[in-house]
Formats: sequence, C-alpha cells, structure tokens
Amino acid sequence: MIDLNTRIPGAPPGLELNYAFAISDNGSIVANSNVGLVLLKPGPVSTAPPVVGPISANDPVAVGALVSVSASFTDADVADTHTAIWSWGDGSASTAGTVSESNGAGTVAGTHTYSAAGVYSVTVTVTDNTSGIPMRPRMPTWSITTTNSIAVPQAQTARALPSLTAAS
Ligand SMILES: [Ca+2]
Repeated sequence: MIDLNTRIPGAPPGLELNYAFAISDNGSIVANSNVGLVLLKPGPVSTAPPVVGPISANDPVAVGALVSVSASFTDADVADTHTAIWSWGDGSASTAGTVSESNGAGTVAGTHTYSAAGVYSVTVTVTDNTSGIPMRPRMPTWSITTTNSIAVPQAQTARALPSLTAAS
C-alpha cells in the first residue's frame, strides 16, 4: 500500500489524493483527490549522481612536502549538497574533503603529506545528499569515485658535472 501523497514532489499545497481509480501500463495513475480527478504521470526522477572530474595535484612533491589535490564535480540536482572523502593510498586514514559548491557545481580539495617516496593512488569519493531532501520519495544517495596517481620521487643526489673544456 503506497500513499500517493508521498510520491508527488512539489505538489500544490492543499492537494490531497484519496485513492487511485486506474493505472496504465506506462505508470500513469488516475486518482481521486479533494479537487476532483487528477492524472499522475511518472516523471524523470531527479536523483542524478554527481559527476567528478579528474583529480589534479601539484605533484611530483618531495617526501614530507604538502601535496594539494582537487577535483571539480557537477550534479544535475542543483539543490543537492555534497560531501567528499579523500583516500591517500599510503595506508593513512582517509580524510574529509573541503567542498565549495553552488547550484550543482563545485570543487573538492584536500591536502596530504607522504612520508616515503613512491607513486600513490589517491582517490576521492563525492556523495550527494539526495535522500535527505523533503518532499521527495526516499532514494539512495549516490557516490562517485575518481582516482589519480601522485608521484613522490626519491630525493636526487647532487652530482658535480664534469668540467668542460672550450674548444680552441
Ligand atoms: Ca544528485
């Protein structure tokens, strides 16, 4: 048993659906309401996942130096807000990203230091808050992950160049 009143995002105030008369193969429903018969048509459900662009980083970075990473994202649901988690690929704890966004587009950033040389796979997961919006049927949140490699090279040993003799 489904209360149709919970399935109409942005319903006009005061509209109360009482019962359904008929349902068609395409999902349309004829329902009785306090304002007479209404036809309910299934629309596109706005639960788009965030789309995350490539991760950019200021690598290569030296061991112990701060690496700054960022990625842009968009979400077709312009009212959604987002959280992000960075995973650094070196066994350290994941950290929350700094999210700045407006109207369905934004950037997530983070910083980290690596304590050993290597090439690390850094990952960011951006999650929207779809299920928290009132007046929508309850829906799952979406998480999208993107990955990049961060190079932390071995320190180079300075070597003296052989002296050059100018040709006469
Ligand atoms: Ca979304």
